[in-house]
Amino acid sequence: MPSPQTILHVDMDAFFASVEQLRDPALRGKPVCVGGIPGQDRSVVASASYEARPYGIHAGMPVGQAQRLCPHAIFVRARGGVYLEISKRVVAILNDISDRVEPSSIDEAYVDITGVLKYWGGTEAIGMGLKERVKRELHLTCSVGIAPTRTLAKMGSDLRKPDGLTIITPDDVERLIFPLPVQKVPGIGPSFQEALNALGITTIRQLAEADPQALFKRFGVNGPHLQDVVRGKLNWEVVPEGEGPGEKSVGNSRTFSQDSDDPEQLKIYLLTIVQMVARRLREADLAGRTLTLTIRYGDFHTVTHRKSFSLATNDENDLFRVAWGLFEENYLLGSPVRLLGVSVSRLSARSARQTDLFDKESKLYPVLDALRDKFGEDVIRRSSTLEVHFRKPKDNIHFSKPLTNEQRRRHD
Ligand code: DCP
Ligand code: CA
Repeated sequence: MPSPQTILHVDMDAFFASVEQLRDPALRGKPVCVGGIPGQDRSVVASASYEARPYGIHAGMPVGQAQRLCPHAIFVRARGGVYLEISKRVVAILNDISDRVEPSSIDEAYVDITGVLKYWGGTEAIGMGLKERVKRELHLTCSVGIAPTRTLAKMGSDLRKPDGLTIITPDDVERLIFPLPVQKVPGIGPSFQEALNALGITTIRQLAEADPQALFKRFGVNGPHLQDVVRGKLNWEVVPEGEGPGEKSVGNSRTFSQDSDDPEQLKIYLLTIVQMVARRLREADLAGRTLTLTIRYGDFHTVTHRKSFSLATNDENDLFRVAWGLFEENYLLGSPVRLLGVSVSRLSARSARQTDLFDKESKLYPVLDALRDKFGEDVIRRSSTLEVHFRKPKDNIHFSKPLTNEQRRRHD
């Protein structure tokens, strides 16, 4: 039984819109949409002020629709550099509270406060203290959730937005979390929700109390796994960015020539990126314990998600399983993706998966590396990987760098 943890999740309220209202008093108290300039390149709203929300406007909505819903809304251009600076200041405040801080997007972060609870006088003091500092120093509000797991903390921060603080103890889970609809669980997107609804599961209580066998039958291990998540029985580590000074990581990313919202195609992209990273790890004789996935959407909204391995690995199947798992949990279905990136950190000198005579996979890698050298990363893929990971392999793979004729010929 792992020892109990206390995780804090912080999410800035209407982040870009609040920053703009702060900078320009004329915008205060008004419906403001950031990022979507009508008639300009960005076609969706990145952030809507709370005054715009009663009209039904929200982040990700096409600008035209937002204009129709609220004709007097004010549209302002996004200023990424300004938000990034403020984001760094929020992270600096969090680092004062605990050294276990993991930013997960420009305006969200997880903080493991297990070890500093006593020092700061408990959950409420930490939550209130954080909100006060953000208000005093940055003149912005945020919403905070504190709970035994990351998922519950994130759900907590969403419960009383804006300017909320929600503390969820194990005893509160049934009262606060169970009545919510399943789509409130981070990672349950529209298609997963639909599949759960088809089984008659619409609330988190129904999910938590469903027959694990039935869930297993429909979703494999992810079914019972999800039950543990919503019950607060399953957590994963908060992984601080960089894990201390001087940390190195090995990573790769790809910007696609055309944004894609096709999960099967994105899967192929992701596999190729993982293969490149695994290969670089092998070449440097390194293995890593943490994988970070970056998803940049077509509107430049960028999120990162991390997961740790119990043992360091450079095995591309291990890495891909985790990378794809993170993608599936977090991808906003239907949103065009512009870039995918994978990096592996907390590096050590050798793989924990020892190479031995019986490990035929590890013997295969040098062979594959040589083939990829010759024919390019995009074309060589083990058939076993394809069988395992792709039900319908696509044969039209496009990257920003076009395939050479030689590659195309071999690919056909
Ligand atoms: N963002 C973006 N494009 C999107 C969604 C978000 O550029 N499609 C940016 C702008 C947001 C910031 O990321 O301000 C944070 O996203 P949130 O979903 O947390 O939205 P807000 O902070 O604006 O609102 P909330 O108060 O609901 O958290
Ligand atoms: Ca936010």
